[in-house]
Amino acid sequence: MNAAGRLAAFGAGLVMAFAAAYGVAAAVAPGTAVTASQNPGADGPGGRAATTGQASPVSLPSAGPPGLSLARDGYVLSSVRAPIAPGDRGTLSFAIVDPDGEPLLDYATVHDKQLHLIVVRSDGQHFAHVHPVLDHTAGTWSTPWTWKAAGSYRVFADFQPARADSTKLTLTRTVEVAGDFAPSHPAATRTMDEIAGYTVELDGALSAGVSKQLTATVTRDGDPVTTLQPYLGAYGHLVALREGDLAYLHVHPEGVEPVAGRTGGPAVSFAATAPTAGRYLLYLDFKVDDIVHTATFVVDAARGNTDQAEPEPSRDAGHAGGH
Ligand SMILES: [Cu+2]
Repeated sequence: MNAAGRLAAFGAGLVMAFAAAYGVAAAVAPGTAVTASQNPGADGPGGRAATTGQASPVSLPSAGPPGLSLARDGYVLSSVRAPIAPGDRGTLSFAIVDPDGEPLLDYATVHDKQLHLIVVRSDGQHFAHVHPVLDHTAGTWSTPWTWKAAGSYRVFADFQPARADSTKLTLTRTVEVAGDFAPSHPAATRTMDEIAGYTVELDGALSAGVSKQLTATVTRDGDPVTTLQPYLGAYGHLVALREGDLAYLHVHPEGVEPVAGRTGGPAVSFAATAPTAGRYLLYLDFKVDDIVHTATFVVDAARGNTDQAEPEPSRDAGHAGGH
């Protein structure tokens, strides 16, 4: 396949991968920025690809993975109001501004909610996933808020306008929180986490441009936990962010949507497609006894689009006592 064909094929793969959030923009401008940065010379002769790479890498603001811009498809995430310093109790609020410049008031319900708000510090720490309330008069979303630590945070608003031609959008802003900032060390891969007495183990892999299944298994004192409660239309909710720029992956739960009141577990599966090779920060929310816990993982995505080999699962998470 020649370089142009390969680019087109890769673009098509991305459209598949990001159909929900990326479909319309990619169909209009097939993968402009992503294909340029995604086609390093190692992939083959680089004549046309190199020319593409010299062009302005981002010709449209709507190109690229979700979660990297405060605007897309004409929708804008307004500035975010929040407490200034850690420990200050207050409110976090913002608006989604529609293409006409008015606050967006009509949303589709996705994963049980009209808007999902993800907040995480730039080093991947202090993840929060909350559901603000929309004030239909003021047009603002708000939620009670207290920062736990200083630093530079990314706020992601994940929503879908109710208009029939709209797709899912993930808009993002940076919010600085005053005070001494002690960044964590760069994340090392890990596929096991312990939270509130629960052990959560992640199996599976991530691969660039290829949908992969990830399965989280929850145990307590070595026993499988089968009392997971439905949370956001599944027995768990997974957010994945690319280390380095915190690009946002839409991860879809697999399996039948749980019936309210029924419990599940110990395994919860998801299908995820990484936009590129590299390291990803994963946050799994699961609910037991009416409390939502968050397990965190760090996974490296392989170059799946050119190399179909299955990546080795990470081994440095200390599985000495594994099953
Ligand atoms: Cu949510």
